[in-house]
Amino acid sequence: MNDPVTYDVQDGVAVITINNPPVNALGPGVSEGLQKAIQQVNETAVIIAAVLIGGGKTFIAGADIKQLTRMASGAVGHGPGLSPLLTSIEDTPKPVVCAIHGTALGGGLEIAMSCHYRVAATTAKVGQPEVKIGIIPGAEGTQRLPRLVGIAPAAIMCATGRMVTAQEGLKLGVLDAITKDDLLTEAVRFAREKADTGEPPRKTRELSKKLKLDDNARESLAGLRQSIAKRARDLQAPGKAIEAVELAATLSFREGCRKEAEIFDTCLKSEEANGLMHVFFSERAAAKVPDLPAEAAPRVIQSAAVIGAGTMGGGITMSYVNAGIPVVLKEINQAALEKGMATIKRNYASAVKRGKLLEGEMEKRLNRIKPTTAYGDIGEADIVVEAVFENLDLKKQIFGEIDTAAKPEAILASNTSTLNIDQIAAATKRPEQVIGNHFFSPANIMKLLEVVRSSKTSPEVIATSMALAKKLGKVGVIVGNCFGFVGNRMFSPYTNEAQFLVEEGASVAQVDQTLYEFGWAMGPLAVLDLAGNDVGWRIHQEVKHSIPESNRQPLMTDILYQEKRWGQKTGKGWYRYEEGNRQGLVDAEFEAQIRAEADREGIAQREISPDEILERTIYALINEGARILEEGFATRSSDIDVIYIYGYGFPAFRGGPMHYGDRIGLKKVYGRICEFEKEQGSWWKPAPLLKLLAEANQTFAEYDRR
Ligand code: 3H9
Repeated sequence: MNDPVTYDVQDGVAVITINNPPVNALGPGVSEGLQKAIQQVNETAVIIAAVLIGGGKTFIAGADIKQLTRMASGAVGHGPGLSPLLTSIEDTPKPVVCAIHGTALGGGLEIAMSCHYRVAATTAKVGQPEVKIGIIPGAEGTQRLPRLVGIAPAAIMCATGRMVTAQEGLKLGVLDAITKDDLLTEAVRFAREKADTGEPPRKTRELSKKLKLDDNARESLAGLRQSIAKRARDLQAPGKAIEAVELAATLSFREGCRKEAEIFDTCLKSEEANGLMHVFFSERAAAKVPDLPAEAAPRVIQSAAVIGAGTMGGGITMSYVNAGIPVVLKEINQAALEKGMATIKRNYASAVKRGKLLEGEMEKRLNRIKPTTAYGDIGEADIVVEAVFENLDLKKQIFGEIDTAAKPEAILASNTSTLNIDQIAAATKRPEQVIGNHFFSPANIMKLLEVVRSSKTSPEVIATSMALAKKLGKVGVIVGNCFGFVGNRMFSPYTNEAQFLVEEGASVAQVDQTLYEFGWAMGPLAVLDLAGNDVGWRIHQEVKHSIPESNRQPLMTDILYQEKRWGQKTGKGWYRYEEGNRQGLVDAEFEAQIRAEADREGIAQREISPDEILERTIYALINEGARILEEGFATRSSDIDVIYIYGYGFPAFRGGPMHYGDRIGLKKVYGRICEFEKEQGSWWKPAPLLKLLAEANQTFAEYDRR
């Protein structure tokens, strides 16, 4: 194994290089190697200064998150942490310059701040992203950063986790110089210059000028707290990060670091850190498709065509042009095309108005769209994405037409959310080039892309879709071709239970509120109103023949459809809506109708507890997830977690439904499901895999590692 830290000399300056691929995380051996190198700098008289630099594509991406998870579980102890190393670097009497390229994140930036000066490449970025994994900076970052940039900017960086560019970093004061030239040469030159002054090097921990907490800073912090309460309502780490940074204004450096360590420790042991670290690794695992042969290289996609300019087609078009890929947008007639384009323009204009997009950028993106009503215009596209109405016969017909119009090597993707990709592919002469690319609404915003492989999809086409997902800024997850794939197949038992609970006596608002408080972005019944109860009804028509007689079906499906209670779009559904307002209001009339229907069916009414609401809905998800996993339609339980977090708004801090099941304990989940089967009926039959794991006292995570 190569040394994770190497020591060279250039022009009288020690060059200490960290080599711990892929991202130079502070894994085993790195801080020990750095400590040794700093000692060598101190002990070698001819060395006048030192430069710390990362080997490979980046500086240090932070502490090794795998190690942090082991620390959180108690599997390994904390040890002394990075503090002794940081003090050694800072106390070096010779100037130590940190040379940053790629990213300096978390513990990486904390090491950089213990150096006396920082020089960065103009393309570099720095940040304290710890809140994104549920913790706060734990190596004195909350105390050194405010000394360099001021209390409010430091609090913003630590509480949002946002990376700042080299240019911003220079302005803020976290960087001392940026360069377009060779970074190491510049850093060595900078270090020599500092050594030549003969002045003692600047210690960050001794700076105090920027630590004043004046009225402006207080106002910024109040604004920050407010925005966090809105955007991250269930998370504790962002608030804790602000608290730690604020302490820098009142406590000594050492005392501040001691408090930071206490807060770090509390955060590290939280459900939030456990869930978010699981999401971090799950997202990266999802990018790997285990059975793809190494030679299946992704193709380069330079142009696309989207068939259908409705809500989904418009959002997909925006995703592509946002990523710089031009799109031919095809509709059946001019009126539909103009309507679709008007929506896209309205969406961009609203982003410009909210300051999220520059006007010139909006123009560039719009110019990448070529609207058309002619199939002849799609002939050059490298990929054609179909986004028409969810109807198998229609999709088959359209795929026949696309097959004729598209160039032979083009990939044909369907945005179907439920239908059989094999049957769609059979309508073409190139089934190996057909794949499902299931976007989630609004497609330009939601991060999930379910990549649905059929029995014939070629490895190269799968690899291309996975790479494309990344290019579009999405998380691609490979899934198999079953009805509803992974996400919608699980969503059905989940929303069914929500409806059954209402039929048994819970109110619509009670069910939604309980799940909202659990952390979901929206309750299930509000989601049904958003998606459209007409859409739900149509999907139900496609599947109802295959549902066993003994399975309970929601009572209100037909009524919602027949009474045009289609949700937000018709102003009424599970809730009622006032003109121009998406907030659902309690509809007493509809609730009475539900009670009457339940009475007619002989369903006894009773008090329903929040615990029962949670167990019945979430365990229904877990049970179906286990079945999908066992049947091989999902590769890993962690893929299911990624799908639910990025596609359905499951609370990320709980790690996803399957990880949540692991935390609760599969024995308990299985036990409750067995009780539900007895009390409720056969649709609660436990998935065999769940039974197996519960009885073996194992977790889904262990099953993933099998
Ligand atoms: C911290 O520093 C706490 C301190 O305050 C206090 C400590 C006492 N650890 O994302 P990619 C792996 S907390 C372990 O695909 P990119 C990743 O799993 C940390 N592994 O690449 C993947 O492995 P694999 C604060 C890590 O180019 C591979 O590297 N830092 C870590 O798209 C490539 O990753 C962060 O939160 C890590 N820290 O993006 C930064 N980082 O190939 C987290 C990456 O086996 N990292 N890996 O799947 C990132 O944001 C991105 O990885 C980065 C590169 C921007 C660096």
